[in-house]
Amino acid sequence: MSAASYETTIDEANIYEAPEIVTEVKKYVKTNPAESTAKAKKQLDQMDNVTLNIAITGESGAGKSTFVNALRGLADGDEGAADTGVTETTMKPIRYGHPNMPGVYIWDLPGVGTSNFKARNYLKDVHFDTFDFFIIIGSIRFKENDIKLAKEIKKMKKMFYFVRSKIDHDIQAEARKKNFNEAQVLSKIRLSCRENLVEFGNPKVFLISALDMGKYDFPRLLSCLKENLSDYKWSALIHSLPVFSTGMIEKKTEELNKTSIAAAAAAATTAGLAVPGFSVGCEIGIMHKYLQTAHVSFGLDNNSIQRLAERVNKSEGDLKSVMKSRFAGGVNRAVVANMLRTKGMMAAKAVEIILIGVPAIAMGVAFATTLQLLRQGIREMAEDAKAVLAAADL
Ligand SMILES: Nc1nc2c(ncn2[C@@H]2O[C@H](COP(=O)(O)OP(=O)(O)O)[C@@H](O)[C@H]2O)c(=O)[nH]1
Ligand SMILES: [Mg+2]
Repeated sequence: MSAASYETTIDEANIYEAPEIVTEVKKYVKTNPAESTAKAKKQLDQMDNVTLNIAITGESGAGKSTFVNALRGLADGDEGAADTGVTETTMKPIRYGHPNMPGVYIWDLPGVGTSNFKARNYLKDVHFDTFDFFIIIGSIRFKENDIKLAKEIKKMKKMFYFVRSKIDHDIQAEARKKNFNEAQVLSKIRLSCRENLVEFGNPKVFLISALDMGKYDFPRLLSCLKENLSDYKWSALIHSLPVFSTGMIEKKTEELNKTSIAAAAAAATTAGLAVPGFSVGCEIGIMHKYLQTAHVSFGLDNNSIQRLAERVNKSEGDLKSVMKSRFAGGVNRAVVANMLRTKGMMAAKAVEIILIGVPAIAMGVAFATTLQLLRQGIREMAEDAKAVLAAADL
């Protein structure tokens, strides 16, 4: 049987509910499975080893440290959080590791000085080459030094983004006035930033509140970063960020669905039979690791729940009690092995019977099954993440 007739069979069998899975299986069976597995394993390896260094800079008091903490899902005063509201005494950048992603670092750079500021020296002192991109934070308005700095970063051919901070503050102040209109306030601030940065033409400025990252322009900033970062770096960034909003859950889901294709290809094997009665196999270890990454990305692991509970002033138990999926108690081998005994596997069995005796097809079945199960896992976790978000009143 050729690959072409296999495709027809899959269509006729109509076994997988998601058309994307059929599309991916069709693509997969056209490849050399052994090569695909090797390539996918290498890809997962590269994802594990990616590094991303984000520099946060701007005037003292602009909100750098608060923003660093927000990116790490920490509140003021949490253990390991950057000190906020303090005058900087050191000229050294401080590197903060990310609790969820070992390769992601956020750097709280010293405030750009007030007098006689030399942007080039500043960048040299902070080892600008380390950074993938800069975020220049300004509150009220961007100062002359912010602009000098941006120009110098541009010369060095690095990316930078202007962030106007403390938007919640502006909104709150304006909300007391008659005829308050939030959209109008935001567009007024946007206009004023644009005038402030007229030397850059029409730069993108993102209006942000570090106290409410699900709101205002943070989602737009993420979309912009997605365009500008490599796939691996983007993946590391999106998984590192806390779940601020349902939009964030969607972005994480999208990314996980994408990488599940590599994980399924890496896990597909004809050896190491996982389940009695099947000639397909999946490397449970790879599925396990993948689902664990997803679990942490969705903020459902114990550490993330603990941080969230502290941040929103709720009990860990209250946040955990709304998780209803099979992963509510954590992702362990037993839970993953159990997935292989469920409905998804019945579908695999049916495909396998249809395709019996076709060389290389066993790998196709293993791939299809694994992909289906990983996506199922992601769907279930996304539901839990939404429930937790609601329980946290975010
Ligand atoms: N309302 C509000 N206050 C903020 C925000 N970001 C920072 N702040 C406050 O602004 C002050 C200075 O912030 P900090 O992060 O220490 O600034 P840094 O000197 O640039 O690191 C602190 O009192 C923060 O609590 C924000 O988004 N909204
Ligand atoms: Mg600071």
